[in-house]
Amino acid sequence: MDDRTVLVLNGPNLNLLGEREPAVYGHDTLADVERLCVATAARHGLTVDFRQSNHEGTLVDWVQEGRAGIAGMVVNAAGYTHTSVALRDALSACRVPRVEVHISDIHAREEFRHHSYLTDVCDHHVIGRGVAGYSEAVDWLAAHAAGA
Ligand code: CA2
Repeated sequence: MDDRTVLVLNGPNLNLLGEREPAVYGHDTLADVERLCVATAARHGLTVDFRQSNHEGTLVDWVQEGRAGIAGMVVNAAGYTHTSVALRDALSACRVPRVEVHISDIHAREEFRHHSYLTDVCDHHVIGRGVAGYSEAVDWLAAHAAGA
């Protein structure tokens, strides 16, 4: 990773995107989302490092890895959004711009999804815009890249 890299992190169960709940998450797979991010980043001369894990500690390690020296980070922490002080602490230690993304509108769903531990340690939020929200997040980072 270098200062032209956008690190895109995806949390638990997002590997199943496109398999279930199309009414909530649409029909695109996570591979489709990766292609979307790569194409969007390329238009800005950026590259994408796209990752998914079902494990909180792995996500914490990856946030730490990207905490400096990259263009920025896009984070859809999925279920950990609503539970993880550890991810929040890792994100708060970052010196690069961070965008929180959610495919669905978490504020229009069950009460337990309304609170995000990550919201106030991210610089921008794209919520409820479907998978196109990832593209919007990359566009925002291109305009606000670290050192830009
Ligand atoms: O809307 C989002 O992007 C979420 O971060 C998705 C999470 C959910 O826990 C958050 O509240 C909102 C769920 C990711 C799991 O996605 C699946 C998609 C299809 C089939 C199964 C799981």
